[in-house]
Amino acid sequence: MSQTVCITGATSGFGRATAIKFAQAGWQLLLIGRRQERLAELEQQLAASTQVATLALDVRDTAQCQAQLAKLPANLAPLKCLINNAGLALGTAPAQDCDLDQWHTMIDTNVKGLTTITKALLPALIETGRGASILNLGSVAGTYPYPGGNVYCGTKAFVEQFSKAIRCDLLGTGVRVTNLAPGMSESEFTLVRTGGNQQAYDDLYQGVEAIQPGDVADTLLYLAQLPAHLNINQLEIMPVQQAWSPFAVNRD
Ligand code: NDP
Ligand code: 8X3
Repeated sequence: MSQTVCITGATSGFGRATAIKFAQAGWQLLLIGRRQERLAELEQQLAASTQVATLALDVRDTAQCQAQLAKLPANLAPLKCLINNAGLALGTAPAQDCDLDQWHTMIDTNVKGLTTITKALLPALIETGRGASILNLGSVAGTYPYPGGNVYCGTKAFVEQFSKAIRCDLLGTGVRVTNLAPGMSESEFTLVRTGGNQQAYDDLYQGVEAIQPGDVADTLLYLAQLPAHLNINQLEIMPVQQAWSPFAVNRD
């Protein structure tokens, strides 16, 4: 199969599992993340089974992303799928107590970085046309607000609406766009969010069979390999053990 998937945030969690899953399904890989040593280790692991190229890039660095993605690595097949997965949450404090730098980092990564990568790779996806896909990692946080979610929720709401809006623009090109919105999932995400607090991580997942990175990878492969005439606009997944709560009410 001569087709390439570009996965941002391939050094951990969903992105790493997705790289392995797509390689097993015969896709060629363009893997992006900041941690060079993890990219090299993954490339070494997968290179025996498929063509792999890696780019150690910070998606917040617009100039670097544009320069590195202006021309795709010559050893790779045409780009058929972009998975905009790189992202993070920082902090769980109420808005009034939050660190503004952390807010800006989330916006620069989850919003600005995602749009930079999308814009850089759109020409290649449009050239592939029918059957190509952009799969964006939104979140249930983009639809359902929660205390301490503030800017993270806002960035994922952006991802949802951006996904739908660019579908309008891409009508007629054959390029599909999906917002994939997982709920509680087990990955380094929670360690990043809490500044490496292992106790917070253990407490969050205690007694819950959370979504695993492999579950998200399976879903992304399904989306990427849908018949070319179908577009799943929005797909929300939760663990069976997660659901909604009633509205909070402050009483006098
Ligand atoms: P992880 O923390 O395990 O992985 C995040 C990935 O994003 C890493 O590979 C990291 O790589 C990359 N990344 C972060 N910042 C940058 C940056 N500036 N430039 C390039 N790469 C970056 O988290 P998950 O796998 O769980 O999360 C993946 C996506 O899924 C995120 O967008 C997250 O918001 C979303 N999501 C997660 C859920 C969860 O509960 N885990 C649920 C719903 C959505 P590196 O540090 O090497 O750059
Ligand atoms: C991650 C899921 O509920 O922690 O996007 O925000 S949640």
